[in-house]
Amino acid sequence: MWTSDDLESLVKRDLSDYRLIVVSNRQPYVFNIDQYGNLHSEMPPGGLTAAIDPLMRASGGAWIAQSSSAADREVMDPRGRIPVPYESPAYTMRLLNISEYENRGYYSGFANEGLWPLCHIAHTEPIFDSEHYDCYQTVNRRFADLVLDEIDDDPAIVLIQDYHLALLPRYIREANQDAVIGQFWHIPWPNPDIFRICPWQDDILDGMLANDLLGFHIPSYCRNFLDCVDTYLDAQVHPDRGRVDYGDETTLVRSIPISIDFDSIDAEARTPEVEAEMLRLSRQLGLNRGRILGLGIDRQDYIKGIPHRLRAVERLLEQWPEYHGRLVFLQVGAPSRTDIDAFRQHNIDIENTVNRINERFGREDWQPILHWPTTLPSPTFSALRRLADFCVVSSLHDGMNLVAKEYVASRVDEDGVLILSEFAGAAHELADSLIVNPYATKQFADAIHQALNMDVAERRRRMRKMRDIVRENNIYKWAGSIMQPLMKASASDHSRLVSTA
Ligand code: GDG
Repeated sequence: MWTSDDLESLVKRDLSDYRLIVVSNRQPYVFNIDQYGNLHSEMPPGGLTAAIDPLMRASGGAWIAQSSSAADREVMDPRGRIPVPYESPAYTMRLLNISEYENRGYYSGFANEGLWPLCHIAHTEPIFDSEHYDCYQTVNRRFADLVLDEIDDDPAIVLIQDYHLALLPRYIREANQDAVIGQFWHIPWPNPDIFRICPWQDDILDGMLANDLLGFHIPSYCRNFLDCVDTYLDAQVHPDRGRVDYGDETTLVRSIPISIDFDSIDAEARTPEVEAEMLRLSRQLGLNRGRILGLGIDRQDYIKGIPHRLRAVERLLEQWPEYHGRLVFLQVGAPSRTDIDAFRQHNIDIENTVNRINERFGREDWQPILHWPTTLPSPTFSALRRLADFCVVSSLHDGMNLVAKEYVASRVDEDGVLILSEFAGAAHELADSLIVNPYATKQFADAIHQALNMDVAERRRRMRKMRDIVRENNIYKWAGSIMQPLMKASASDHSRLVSTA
C-alpha cells in the first residue's frame, strides 16, 4: 500500500536534477487575517493538496496557482512567491493575480459555463462566449509565463491540474521543447458528437496534446478523448496502446483513478472528537429514538443529481408508509459557483423539491428531508458518515466522486450501505455498492428499500470489499502513478514517454 513517505522517497530517488512545477487553479495553502490582524495559513480540504504536498516538500519545487485572497499580498514577494508551509517552508507557492474581468471569463465563463457542462452529460447547455474564451487564453498564457519563469531553462517536470488549464501545455511547449509535461483532467471527457459543440475544439485538443502524459479517471474518458483526436485532428491514434502521435509529439493517455487518503479518514473516524459528535448528532437527528438516517454530501452542483435522489426518497415514502416518521434523509453541502445562473437556479430547484416533499409527508414531529446547505467541520462530516445507514451518491455524471470513497473509508465498523450512480467514475471500482440509475426513480427507491432491509452479514461483506479496494488504491498510489512515467521520461534523456508506451 502506498504512503506519503513512499511518494517522498520516490521523488527523492528519481527526480534527479529536474525541478517539479505543479500548476492548478486553486492554491495549496490559503492565507487569511483574523480580527486581531494575525495571519493564518491553512490547506484547503480535499485529497488533492494532501497528495501533492509531500511531492512538493520532497522536491522543493514550485506550485503555481491563482491568488484567492487579499491576505496573499501580505506575504508574497514582488514576483508573487511565498515559501510554504508558512511555519516550516519546504517549497515555493507562486501566485498569479488576475482581474475580476479575467476571472469572470476564464473561470466562471469558459471553464465553468462552457467546459463543465460540455464534459458532463447533465443537460445544462454549455455557454461558449468568445469574450470568455479570450480571457481563458489570456489567463492560460499568464500561467505559462510564470511556469517558464520558474523553469528558467532548467530541466523540469510540469504537472498540471484540470480543465481550467487546457491550453497551458501548448503555451509552455511553444517556448520550451524540453520540459516534461503531464496533466490530469478531473472531470469526464465527452464523445466526439458532444465535443464538437465547443467552437474551439481543435485548439483545446491541440493544447492538450502538448502533454507527454494525460491522465483521466477511467478508461471510457480516455477512449472518448482518443476518439475526439481521431475525429478532429490530423494525428495517429493508437487506442490499444493509449497513445497519440501528433506531428513530432507523442502523448500517452492513461486512466489513473483518483482517490482519498484512506488512512487519515479511517483514523479520524475513530477519534474521541468524532465519537462525541456522533452522540450529539444522534440525539439531534433522533437516531437514539430509532430513526434511520440516509445521507448525501455534495457541493450543490447540477451534476450531482440531488433532486433525483430526493425524488427517489419521495417515491420510497409513497410506496412504503412504514418509513413515515422513521426515515430522515439529510442533504448537506455548500452552494457553489453561485455567480452562475444555472447553479443559482439549481439551488432553487433543490429548495423547492425539499419543501414539496416535506409538505407532502411531514408531520409536526417529523420532516423526512433535512437540508443543510452549508459546510461543516471535518469531524462533523466524519460523524455523519459513520452514523448514516445509507449514503447516496446519485451523480448524473461525475469524473470520480470522492464522497463515495470517503463514506467507505469512514465506516470503521464495516457497516452501512453505499448507493452509487452508475454514471460516477467511482462505480468502476465500487462494484459492491448498490448501483443505481438516478433517472429511474422507481428502481432507485427500490435500492434504498433494499439497503434498509439488507442483512448485516451482506452489508459487512460488501463494505469490507470496498474498504479493501479504497485502502489499496489510495491517493498516494494515484500521485505515484502519475509521477512514475513523468520521471521515467525525464531520465530517458527526453525521448520522453515513447519508451514507456
Ligand atoms: C471534481 C470532480 C472528482 C462536499 N461538500 C462540502 C465538502 N465536500 C467535499 C467532499 C469531497 C469533495 O468536497 C468533493 O469531491 P467530489 O469528488 O465529490 O467532487 P468535485 O468537487 O465535483 O470534484 C470529481 C474530483 O474532482 C477529484 O478528481 O472526484 O468527479 O467533479 O471531499 O467531502 N467539503 C466541505 N464543505 C462542503 O460543503 N468542506
